Amino acid sequence: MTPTNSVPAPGGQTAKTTLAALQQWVNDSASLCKADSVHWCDGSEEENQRLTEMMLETGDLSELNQNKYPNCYLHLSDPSDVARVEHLTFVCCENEDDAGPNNHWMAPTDAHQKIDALFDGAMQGRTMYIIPYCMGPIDSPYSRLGVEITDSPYVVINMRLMTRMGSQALARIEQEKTFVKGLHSTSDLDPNKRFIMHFPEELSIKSIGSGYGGNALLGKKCHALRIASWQARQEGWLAEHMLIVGLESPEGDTHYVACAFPSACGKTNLAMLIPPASQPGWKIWTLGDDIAWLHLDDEGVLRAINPEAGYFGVVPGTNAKTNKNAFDMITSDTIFTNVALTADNQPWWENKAEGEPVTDWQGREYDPANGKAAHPNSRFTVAARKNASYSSLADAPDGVPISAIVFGGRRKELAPLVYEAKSWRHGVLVGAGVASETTAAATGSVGVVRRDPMAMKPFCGYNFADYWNHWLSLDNGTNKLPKIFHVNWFRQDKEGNFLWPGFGENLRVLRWIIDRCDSNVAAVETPIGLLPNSKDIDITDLDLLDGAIDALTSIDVAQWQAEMASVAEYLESYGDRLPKALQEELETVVKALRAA
Ligand code: OXD
Ligand code: MN
Repeated sequence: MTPTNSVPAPGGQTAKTTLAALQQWVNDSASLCKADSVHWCDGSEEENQRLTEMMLETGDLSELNQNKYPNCYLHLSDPSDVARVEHLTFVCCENEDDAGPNNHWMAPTDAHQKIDALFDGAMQGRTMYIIPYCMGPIDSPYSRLGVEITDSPYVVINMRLMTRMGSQALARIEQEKTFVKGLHSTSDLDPNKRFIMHFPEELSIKSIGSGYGGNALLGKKCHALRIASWQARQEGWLAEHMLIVGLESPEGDTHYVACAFPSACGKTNLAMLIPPASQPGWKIWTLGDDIAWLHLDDEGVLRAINPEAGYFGVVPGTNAKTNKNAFDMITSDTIFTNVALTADNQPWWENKAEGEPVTDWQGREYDPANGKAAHPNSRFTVAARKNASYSSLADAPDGVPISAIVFGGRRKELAPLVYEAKSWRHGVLVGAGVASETTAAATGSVGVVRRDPMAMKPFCGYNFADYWNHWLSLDNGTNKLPKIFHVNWFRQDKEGNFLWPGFGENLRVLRWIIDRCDSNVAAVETPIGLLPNSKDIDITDLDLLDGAIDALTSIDVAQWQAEMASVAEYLESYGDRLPKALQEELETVVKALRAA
C-alpha cells in the first residue's frame, strides 16, 4: 500500500502541523532515519483498515477465523522479542543519582550518541508513521500528550487501541505546545542493538530494536509511567502501575480502589472481576487495568484517571471462569500477539479451556517438546470500551475519587491475604517493601522473589528514595487520603496448594477493604498492620483447605522479622536519600515484632 496522507521525506515536506517544533523534530527524525516516506496518522477507521490490509499482505499479521473471531488478527514476533527488556532500559538524566539504584543510567549526551548511531538509516525503505496521542480523556486537565514516531505499522494499530490517537490529539498538542517525543524503530530486531532510553529532562524517549508492546508502544510504560512519574513529582501528582476499579454495593454505593501489582499478577482479572453467585447484588466497574494517574483535587481528595484507552493483557489463563469479561471481549476486534492456533485458525492459549493447538506461537507445528503452545507472555490488544464492565466514568475528565490503595505481590509464603497500613506513612513503607515472584512479562528468570516497590521497579523514572519522599509529601495538607492495604492472592501450603481461590472470589477481600474504609468493621492490630478477624472475611460457599483462613489471616513473627531485616537492607541501599520517616516507620515495625 502507499499510505495516503504521506509526503516524501526528508526534504521539501509540506507542513503537516502548525506546531513548528513538532514539524522540525519530524523532519530531523526523517533525515536521521532516512525514511522513504512520512505518514501522519489521523486515527481513522479507514487508515486502520488500510494498514491492516497492508500487514496482511506483508505477513506482519495473519487473519484469524473471521466467523468465530471477527476482525481479529495474529502477529507473531521475532522469538527474541517477546517481553520487556529491563537490562536494556535506561533513564538518561544529567545526574546519575537522580535515576537512582533502581534504574540503569546513561549520561544523556552518551545515550543520544549511542542510540542515534543506531537510528541512522534505520528506516531506509520504510514509511515513518507520526502518531499524535493523548494519554487520558481528550478533554481532561489531567491528560498529557505525546507523539510517537515509528516505522512499525503494528505499533500504529496497537497505539490506536491503547491511546486516544490521531487528529483530536494533534489539535490539543498544537494548542498546548507541550508533548512527549518518542522515536521508535524496530530496526533489524537485533537484541544486541536494542535500547529503550528515557530523557525525562527533555520529555523524550528513544527506543530501538524491539517491537514488543512494553518496549515499542511508547505511550504505555515509557511515557505514562517512566516519564510521567518524573513529571508527576515535579507537578505534585502520582503516575502509578495500578488498576482502577469501582465496586458497587447492592445498596448502590460505589467505592473506587486503585491496586498496584507487578506485571502478570492479575491486575486485568481484578479490574474486570465478575462477582460470584455468593455475592448477590455486587457490581464491578472497570476504569483501568494497568496505569493510574492520581491527583489531589481542590478538596484534598485523591482522584484517578486511566491514561490508557485499551488493554494490552496477558492471554494465557484467560477463560470463561477466570475472566469472562476479557474472554468475551477478545472474541472480536482484537490483535493477538504470540498465541497458538487451532486447526480452524482460532487463537489458542494455555488454560483457554477449549480447543487444541496445532501451530505454536513461533508458527511451528505444535510439539509439547518445544514448550508451551502460546508464549507465556502472549498478549491481546483490545479497546477498553469493549469490556462489558467498562465504567461510565472511565472517560470522566475529573476521574474518580479513590477510597483505597492496595499493594500486592505474588508471595507463596509470609504475606497474609490482606492487611491495612496503620497510617499513610506506614502505608508508604508497606508499598516500598513489596516483593513478588518475577513473571514472563520481562526477559529473565521467572519465579524469583525480588523487591518491587509499589510494583514500580521497572517503571519508576527516578530515584526510588525521592519517589518515596514524594509519596510521603502527599500527606501534607489533606486528611482525605485513601487508606492503604496489602493483599496476597498467591499464598500456598507446604504441598504447593493455593490457600485462596482468587479471581472472582477476591471480591470478598475487597469488601473487607471497603468496610474498613467506611469504618464498618473492626480489625486486629499486629506489628505489621491491621489484619481482619477471620470471621470478617466472608467465606460462605468456599471450599477452603483446613486451617486455610487462619493461615491467611495471621502472621508468623519469626518470618516477618526476617522479612523486615531484608526490607531494611534493601532500603539502606538507597543511602542518605532514603527518607527519615520511612526509616522510623521501619524501626517501629521491627520493635513491635521484637515485642510480639
Ligand atoms: C504490562 C507489564 O505489559 O507490566 O503491563 O509488563
Ligand atoms: Mn503493567
